[in-house]
Amino acid sequence: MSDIATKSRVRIEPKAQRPRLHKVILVNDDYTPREFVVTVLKAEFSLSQDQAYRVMITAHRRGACVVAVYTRDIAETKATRATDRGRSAGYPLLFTTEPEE
Ligand code: TYC
Repeated sequence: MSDIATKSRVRIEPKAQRPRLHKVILVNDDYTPREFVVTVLKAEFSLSQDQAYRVMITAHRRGACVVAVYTRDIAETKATRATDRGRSAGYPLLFTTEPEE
């Protein structure tokens, strides 16, 4: 056995933090037609007809429904674009965002 001291050269890297994800939430209202909500969900969030209908009807029944989760910038951009589509058509359709725990 040699007496040469060996030194560990393994560098301890700080763990890269995964970016916190943000939920996009669809909020119910009494005026936006169901079919319009489904159309917006399909166009902005790439949901299938079936997925979009389920999200819409859940928001309709419970007051709100999580549509999807993204990094903060993408969640905010999608929520704004989807809300703007409703506004352009004269509806109070609202999408909000909130960080995941
Ligand atoms: N409540 C609306 C209606 O009865 C439909 C609707 C569903 C609107 C979900 C918004 O986020 C919403 N026409």
